[in-house]
Amino acid sequence: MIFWKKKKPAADSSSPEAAENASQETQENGLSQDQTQSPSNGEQPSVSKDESSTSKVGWFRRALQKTNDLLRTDIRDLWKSEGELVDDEFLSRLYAILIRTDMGPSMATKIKDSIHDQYRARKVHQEDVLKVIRDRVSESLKSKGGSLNLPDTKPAVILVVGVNGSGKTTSIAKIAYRLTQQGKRVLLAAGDTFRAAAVEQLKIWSDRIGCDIMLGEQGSDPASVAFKAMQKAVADGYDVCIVDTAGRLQTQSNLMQQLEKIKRVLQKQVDSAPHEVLLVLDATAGQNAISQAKGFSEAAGCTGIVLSKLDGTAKGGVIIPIAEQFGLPVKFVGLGEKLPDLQEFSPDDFAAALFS
Ligand SMILES: Nc1nc2c(ncn2[C@@H]2O[C@H](COP(=O)(O)OP(=O)(O)OP(=O)(O)O)[C@@H](O)[C@H]2O)c(=O)[nH]1
Ligand SMILES: [Mg+2]
Repeated sequence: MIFWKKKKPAADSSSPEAAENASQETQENGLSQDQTQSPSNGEQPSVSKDESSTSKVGWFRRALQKTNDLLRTDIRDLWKSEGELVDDEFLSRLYAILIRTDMGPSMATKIKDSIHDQYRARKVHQEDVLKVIRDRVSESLKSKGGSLNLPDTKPAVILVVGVNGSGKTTSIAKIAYRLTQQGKRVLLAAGDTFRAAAVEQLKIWSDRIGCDIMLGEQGSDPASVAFKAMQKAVADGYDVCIVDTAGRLQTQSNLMQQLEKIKRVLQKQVDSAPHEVLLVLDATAGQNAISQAKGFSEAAGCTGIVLSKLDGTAKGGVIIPIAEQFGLPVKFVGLGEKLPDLQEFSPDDFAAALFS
């Protein structure tokens, strides 16, 4: 077991590309462009760090660009002239467009019915329809958002779980970055000792953020990494400890039991831990994969959702059935591969951005 003390972000030499790009530091937060970028690949993410300071709606709008483009083109095509008659054909074409965003039949039906009730046999303008969609979506998502629920006492403990490749490690890095920016001392626990290079991936992130990390040997017991991390977090007064875990399926009972063990170990140090069990879902996974994760969420006792990769899909409406099916607050959405590409989920801003 190795404890890794933070390095100054600018002195990051943990990866050749980081060293190469160290000179590109920005004034804003001391992180170079490379340091805010994913260590897992070199692709340019679609939401840049420079955009992080702009408004939340603007941010969501960029992240949802693919969904928005699809919707705007399709919805515009419904109008042959300025006002269009609301008849059965109009309503069924509108319904089909809404379904293509993955918002699910229940939401699409609610919207269709509202348009029917308000405008049946009358001419309707595009803006009126967009307004109904926006209002229905924000109404249905109201109270489905939520910020991290962390105690005042130290350390607050966040356990992050999900299926393979859903975006757990990247989301942890983004959350740690966000908390660090708020002045919190964060300790990461590299609890994915299963996948080769998983520990290294989190270590690179910790170097870039400038936070500390408890490393585990590949193949070692993840619960022991969690235990050591918690010991350190308690002894050294860290504000937050975030525990990474290997990807798993609900059907892998040995791995689900392992999660239970990690939780027990966390509780040995702090009775009330973990304070958040965040389930990371990949927005590009499609509704089926996501509804399969519902069983996972229940088995793992999740307290909130992080919806990652929303920037990578034209089906951004998927957040609606997720918020409905899981009965859990959506705490964050991931909108890119870099550290600032995470936002607290805001139903109104989301609805405004999706149907603008
Ligand atoms: N575009 C985009 N890519 C993302 C986002 N979040 C994660 N990724 C990418 O998704 C891939 C998988 O992310 P990881 O964080 O390694 O996923 P994981 O769940 O930890 O994966 P395992 O540990 O293998 O189970 C990486 O290439 C990330 O850069 C996001 O919000 N947007
Ligand atoms: Mg991972």
